[in-house]
Amino acid sequence: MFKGVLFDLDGVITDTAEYHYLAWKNLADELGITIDRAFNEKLKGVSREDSLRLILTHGKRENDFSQKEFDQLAKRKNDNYVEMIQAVSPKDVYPGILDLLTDLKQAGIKISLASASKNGPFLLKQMELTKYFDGIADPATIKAGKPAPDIFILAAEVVNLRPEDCIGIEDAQAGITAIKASGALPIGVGKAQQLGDDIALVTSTNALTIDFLKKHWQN
Ligand code: B16
Ligand code: MG
Repeated sequence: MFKGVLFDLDGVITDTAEYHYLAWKNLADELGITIDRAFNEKLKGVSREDSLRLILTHGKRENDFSQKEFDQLAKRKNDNYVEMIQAVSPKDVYPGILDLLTDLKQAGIKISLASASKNGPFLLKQMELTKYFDGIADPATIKAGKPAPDIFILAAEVVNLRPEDCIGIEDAQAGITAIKASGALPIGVGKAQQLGDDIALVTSTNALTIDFLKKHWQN
């Protein structure tokens, strides 16, 4: 049996992708760069700094800013985003997630957060989910973000497990690649077009039951 589940946050536990998109769009507009929802797909699971780099490159403005200015732009986006997520509450937890967390806890399976977001702990608090988590991997301490495996390896480590004994749940392509590279078993929330047809997929978090996880582990 698996001993731990490593959860991505945005897109798995709740939908903050729209807020990220709106905050990036506000910043991009100010810089005269056009981004749309299709472009935003590329930013899912990608760190704040890497997202800004992708946006600047997309607008051919990657050489226009000093490091200090770059940091200020990233901060401006985050301040705007943090303002938006003050409204996040337990109502925003995706369907089935609370039941899954409850069942995992009862079964003695460790629960760990593997989110690229530095706002992860705040979001868990807003959704009243902090008490379910045995560990949180701090994205500020890792060398490379998703698709590198670091955050999933750390998420297993903080609950004293090897990734090989864990299931990782992700909604982003970069995240699935990261889970595979870490040695954990991936489950994707989304479609094969984005996440590939070689892993277990659910189209709704409602399907993420402990029985589904067990069945998938046995296969
Ligand atoms: P922050 P996840 C990721 O969260 C988001 O999907 C991505 O859009 C965001 O840029 C990244 O966190 C960093 O977030 O700016 O709050 O530190 O999907 O890995 O839970
Ligand atoms: Mg995600």
